[in-house]
Amino acid sequence: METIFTERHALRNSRTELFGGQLVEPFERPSRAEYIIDRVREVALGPVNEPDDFGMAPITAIHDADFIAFLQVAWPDWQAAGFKGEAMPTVWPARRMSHRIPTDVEGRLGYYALSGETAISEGTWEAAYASAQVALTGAERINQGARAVFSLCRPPGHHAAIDMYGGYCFVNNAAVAAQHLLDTGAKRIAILDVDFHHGNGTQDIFDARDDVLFISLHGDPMDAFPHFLGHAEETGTGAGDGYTINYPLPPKTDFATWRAALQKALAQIKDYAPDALIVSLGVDTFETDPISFFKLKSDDFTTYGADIATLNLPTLFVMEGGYDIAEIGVNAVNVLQGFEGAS
Ligand code: 7XA
Ligand code: ZN
Repeated sequence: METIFTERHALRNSRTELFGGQLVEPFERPSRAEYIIDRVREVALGPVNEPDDFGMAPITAIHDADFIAFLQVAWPDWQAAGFKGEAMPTVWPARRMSHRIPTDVEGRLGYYALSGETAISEGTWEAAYASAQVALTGAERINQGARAVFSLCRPPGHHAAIDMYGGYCFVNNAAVAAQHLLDTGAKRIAILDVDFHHGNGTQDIFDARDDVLFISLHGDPMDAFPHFLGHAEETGTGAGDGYTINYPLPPKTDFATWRAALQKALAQIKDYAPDALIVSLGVDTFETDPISFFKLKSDDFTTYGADIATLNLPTLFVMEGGYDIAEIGVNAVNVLQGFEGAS
């Protein structure tokens, strides 16, 4: 399996995350991608290639143009305002308040942020742009006939909504890739999100559409980030009704329970008969992930990679979360090897 990867991910190297009332070193850090690419090479998964540049148009095909313009100027504007730390929101357009977009950078941060842990810092936009190109290049390989491709995206994307960033995500890489496939001939795309966290951004983007089936297995939002989306009763709106499917799962969910939900998801994807499958691949379902509460073991990742392969669809794996960094390479690549072993 080919991997698409760029060292430009390391431009995203924020020093601070707001966690438990403290500013800590971010869980989402450059070494995550380094451990994964090292494992890809160690097991000789396949060639590793740089992304092509598809420009801004595929990004603004998914995201609000003003939101993307904001991401590009947020850091310079924050610095120009004279702040000493990294850019973090402290105020939001909460219930019964105005949703007019402020001029002041602190106001704009709150307007475009869905959560407060994720700092914007030097290089954040450049890395987010490069990450989207990694996903787009993977999608293009699928167009060219690849059975499966691994887009080693960093920063991740599935929390990024039409006009909101947060949860370590800025541009929704999986959504951008899905739209590219649709714009270049596909009629239907399925996105299977196996990250521990609900892919609220992907759901938001495709909520009212029937050309993308979005299915997510995740920690119940009553107990887990992003807390305000991902309930089972959210099934899509308008033409999209029935094309969003959520499997919220409780604390301590083990592989047997998780896999039962996966099997239902795979049957639903099969019924939808998409032209291609995109897997939002987060491995923060691992038993010792520091910010999650599922109990999957390393071998389970191999098993479910093989399960996904039974769909027999062109499949693009897009990297999302995973924070047990010492094991992230093994767990992510286990999914890919499980898939290949069963293909
Ligand atoms: O898939 N999403 C992630 O892995 C990031 C979740 C961010 C959680 C922050 C909670 N303090
Ligand atoms: Zn996650």
